[in-house]
Formats: sequence, structure tokens, C-alpha cells
Amino acid sequence: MRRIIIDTDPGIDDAVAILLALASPEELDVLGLIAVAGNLPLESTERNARRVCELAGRPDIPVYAGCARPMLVPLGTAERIHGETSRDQLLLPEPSMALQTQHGVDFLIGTLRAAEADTITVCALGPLTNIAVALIKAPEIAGKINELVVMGGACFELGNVTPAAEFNIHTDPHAAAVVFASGVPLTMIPLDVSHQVLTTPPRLAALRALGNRCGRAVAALLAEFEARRVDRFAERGRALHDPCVVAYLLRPQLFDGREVNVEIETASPLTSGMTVADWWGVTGRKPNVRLMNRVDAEGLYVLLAERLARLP
Ligand SMILES: [Ca+2]
Repeated sequence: MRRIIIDTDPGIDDAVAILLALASPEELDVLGLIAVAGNLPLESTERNARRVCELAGRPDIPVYAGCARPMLVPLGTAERIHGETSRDQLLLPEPSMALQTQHGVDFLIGTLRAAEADTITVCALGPLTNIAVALIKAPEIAGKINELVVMGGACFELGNVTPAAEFNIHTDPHAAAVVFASGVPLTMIPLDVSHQVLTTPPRLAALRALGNRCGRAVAALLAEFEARRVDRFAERGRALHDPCVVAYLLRPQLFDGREVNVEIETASPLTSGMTVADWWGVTGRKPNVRLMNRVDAEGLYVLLAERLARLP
């Protein structure tokens, strides 16, 4: 049983990742969700996080609001792609569970301070602002984190928001630089992996066929997600980025990668937010990341369908 905290900016693929975690209570004890500004402004991401908990029949999961903007740069959201999570009242009605009053960064710090060393896993599904601010405010918490699994960055795939940078890292490159330099055991799920996990019609049909509320909701959200697909990124379907993080916790054997050094570009206007991954070990810099580059996509979708079937 892993005790996990999910930092998230839901977001359609975040919603699927959260549902996958809540559908796996035998392996994952979800201590709380922390919303961050990213795909959408904070007031939407925290509300969507609560919507997803209620969809899963888990209004007992505490949801916190964290930082409303990146550390230094202005917030550039992706509402064009993710707006439907806040618009679709039928699938995801207004939440009735309350937002926690404590700030998300303070919840993260407090939970880690109270924990034994090396016992909490943190899942980062959005920009790394909350986690960076927590590490700056309370650097001693680094030793409490068993593993930080980040959906973000790219190695050979390069960028999806600029030619050089992936959305989560590009949104708050300074936060990413703090986190990647923190010494926390870090596993990175880059675009190289998530672009292998595509929403093909048979995979969507399998989720729709589950017949339960959550299966139908996920199939509908992903169909909408798919409808907004940009052909330049994939010919056969949308990439299911964030669920890879939770799938990695549940089935690490589905993934493959290597330990490398990754540094974050923060200075260059041309390549800001680039994850400069030393895949071939040419710099001599010490590895700081387990960088995944391969995934068994079919196995991941089988896992997703099997777990979502357990939800209401
Ligand atoms: Ca996300």
C-alpha cells in the first residue's frame, strides 16, 4: 500500500488519472488532492478535482487549492483543450463537497512533516508550482518523499506547446528547475511515453462498454478530448498523459526507462521549459531522474478498464 498525494490541474486526462487512483484502494491510499493552476485557472481546477471525487463516490477525499499562478511567468492555460471539464454539467455536476480551507502547499508540507522518512509518494500531474513552493518553504520535507512521479517534459519527442517544451514544464519552468534540483527521488513520464498511449476507437469502446457511471463518463470525456485532437501530434488518437503516472505506480513493469540527468532551461526565450535530458551521458552530470521512454500501451488500457469497472 502506497500513501499518495496527487497534485493536479484537472483537465480531462487528470480526471482519468484521479479516477484510476481512487479505483485502486488496495494499492493506493490517496491522502488528498492539491489543485494547481495549469490547464485551467485554479478556481476551475480545484472545482474539477472535487467533481471527480464525487463522480467516484469519494467525497471523503480532501481537496485543497494550491498556487493560483506560476512562480515567475504569467499563467498560460489550455482552456481551448480542457474547457469541457468545466462546461459539461451533465457528466460532472457542480460539486457539493467542500474545498478544504488549508492552503494546498501547507497541506503538503504538514503531511510530509508528520510522515516517517521515505514514505509518501507524490504524483505531479500539472505544473510543479505547489511542489516547488513547498520545497522552498520547508526543504526538510524532501527526505519524506519516497518517490515523486512527474508527468512532464520530453526527451526525443521535444515539445507540444513550443518546439522545445512540454506544457506542464513550460507553464512553470522555474518551479520545475527547483524540483529537478531538489534531490527528491524523481521519476519522469515524458511525452515520449504518453504519446504511445493513444485513445483509439476500440479502447474508447471498451471503456464505454463498462456500463458504470465512471466508465461512461470517462468514455464521454475522452471522446470529447479525441474530437479536439490536433493532427500534428498523433494520427490515431489523443495521448493520455496523466493516467500514465498512476498506472506506473500500479504496474511499473509496464514501463521502461533509464537513470539520466535532466536540467530545466529557464533563461532562453526560445527554449524556456525544455527538459534537457542527457540520455547518452555526454555531460558527466549526475543522474537525478528515472526517465521513462517506453510503455506497454495495451497493458495500460487493460489496467484502466479493469480498475474503472470497480467504481460506481
Ligand atoms: Ca494535468
